[in-house]
Amino acid sequence: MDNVTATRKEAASAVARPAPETTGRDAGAQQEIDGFSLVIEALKLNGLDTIFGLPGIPITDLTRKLQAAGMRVISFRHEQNAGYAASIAGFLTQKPGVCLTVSAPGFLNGLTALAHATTNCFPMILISGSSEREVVDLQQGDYEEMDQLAIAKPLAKAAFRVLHAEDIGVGVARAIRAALSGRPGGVYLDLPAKLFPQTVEAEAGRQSLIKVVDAAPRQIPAQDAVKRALDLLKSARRPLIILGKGAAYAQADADIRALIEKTGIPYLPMSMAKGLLPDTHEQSASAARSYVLPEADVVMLIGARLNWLLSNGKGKTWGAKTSKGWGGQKFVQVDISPQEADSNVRIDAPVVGDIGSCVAALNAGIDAGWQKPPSDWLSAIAERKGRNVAKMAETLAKNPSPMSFQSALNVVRDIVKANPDAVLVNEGANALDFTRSIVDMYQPRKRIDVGTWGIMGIGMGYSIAAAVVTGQQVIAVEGDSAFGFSGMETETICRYNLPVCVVIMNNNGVYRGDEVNPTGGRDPSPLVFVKDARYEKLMEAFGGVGVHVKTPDELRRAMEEAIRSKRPTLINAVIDEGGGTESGRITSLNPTAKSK
Ligand code: ADP
Ligand code: TPW
Ligand code: MG
Repeated sequence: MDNVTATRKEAASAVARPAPETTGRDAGAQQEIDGFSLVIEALKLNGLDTIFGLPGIPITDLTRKLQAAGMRVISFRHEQNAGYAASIAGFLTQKPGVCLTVSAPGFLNGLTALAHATTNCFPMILISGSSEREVVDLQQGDYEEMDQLAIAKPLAKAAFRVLHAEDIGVGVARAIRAALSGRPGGVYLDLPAKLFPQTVEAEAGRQSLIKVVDAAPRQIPAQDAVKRALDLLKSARRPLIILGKGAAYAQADADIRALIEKTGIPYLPMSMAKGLLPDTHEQSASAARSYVLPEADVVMLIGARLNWLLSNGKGKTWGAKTSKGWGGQKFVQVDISPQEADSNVRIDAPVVGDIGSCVAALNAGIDAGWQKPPSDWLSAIAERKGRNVAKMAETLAKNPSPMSFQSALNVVRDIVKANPDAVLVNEGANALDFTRSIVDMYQPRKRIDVGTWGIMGIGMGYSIAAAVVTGQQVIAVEGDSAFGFSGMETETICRYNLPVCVVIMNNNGVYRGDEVNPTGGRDPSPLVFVKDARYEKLMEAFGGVGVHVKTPDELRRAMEEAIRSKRPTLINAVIDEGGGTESGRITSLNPTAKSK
């Protein structure tokens, strides 16, 4: 694009902007209201008060006016990070997170996050400005020309375009309902440039806005489905409950805890369900995961899919003799999606409904006569747990130099224990896997990470959103590679002065930092980075605090100070470059060449 044309276009849109008094609340019946104001009022009317985005044609004025209207507008350095921020804001708040981008390239930058939201079942709305329909559809070469609606459709739960100002209310309402109802997901809302300066008569315009009533209606499970599930659980000798991030999203924390405690059934939290009950809960089977999955005879999934993260419910993880075989378990699956059951293995008792209603119905069916699971099952788990925890404690107590993942994360573990309100963001491979298993969580929705795709790049976007929507301290434990995907947002963290403490587990590379170019040539291995990179200077560049640490004591002091001061802080923790394994704990998914 050429900058002069771009500037002219912005000037033109500024001219078309109606005088402020015509958009004000007190405007008389003769007054007009424009598309900008209708979009803003439609969002406000529905309680959407925070926008994550990046300005430019045709949404520059929209970002200004959103702020002028009292909304929080968090402006990012790259749309993908704004998108991830919106997606996790949706997860944390049960309101669709809104991401606002410019046309074609900005839209595409945001699209990864929209697809991520859909994949992870997070409610999000990506609003993108778009170019002139008539020109786009004839492919005549408009500024940032692209048929965005068509491209978004397969990646979104739903996609809508609004062409007329009087339809903005309906467009926003449909986007909200689509994002929140049933299984949540990402929704695309296409707002062409021409829509914004369009005006309609003010009173009629405001009348056209819709305040969505009951956007995520309760879905009560059928009584016979609940009974079937309870009967199956009662018949179990070795029952297990698996909590997924759908259970965390549902905000039915007290009922879920009651179900676990009333039944006495051991449970495993998936990564983002950690903390729904404190990880130190005696019924947690996390430390005996590889024992309980193959041994359980009845497994109840609550808001967790039997996807790759659970080895698709089959194979050796589940005690089968072959890699695709069935382990013999019977499954109960509690999920809002009626299509989820049987996706991988037979589900003997699907319970379809929202988790709050389903868990309440299950609880209602558990009477005083409920038998706790057989004690040999519970004691076998307790014994494994005890052994594994003792083994882990031994590793954590070691103090090697350079630091190991474990000796560094032992510090993070203590800091999170002392600050259970803090939100922990986590990405990387080894940096992810070690953190997940070492750092206990104590409260629901405090751990947010790479999710269903194992995606790198969510780090700073998630950190910013978590700080903005929860107001709590954020601790982001980042692989050095993972951090690089969103590192420039350290500026955003400093600009908004957010209480984010980034800890980089710096092992000089992807998985490890000790690989070499097998040819002996000058290019480094594709898996390594500049040795001893000083990432902390990035935070210093924008006025935040940077600390370079080589020992657990230094790390502890730096984290304590970050949390005390609440200042944007980046701690560059030097980790043994040979301490990781390829792909972390999912090495088995990595195809490798027969001859190296
Ligand atoms: P994890 O990765 O933690 O195993 P998944 O993302 O695989 O979790 O599964 C989340 C599941 O939760 C999805 O199948 C989704 O349909 C379901 N879900 C999300 N929100 C709700 C809700 N409010 N009630 C019931 N099920 C829900
Ligand atoms: C969007 C592939 C998985 S994990 C990882 C990559 C590049 C980085 C691992 O190195 P890091 O962690 O972060 O330094 P550590 O502790 O093991 O050294 N692109 C995307 N997503 C994924 N998952 C990848 C690439 C990958
Ligand atoms: Mg690394």
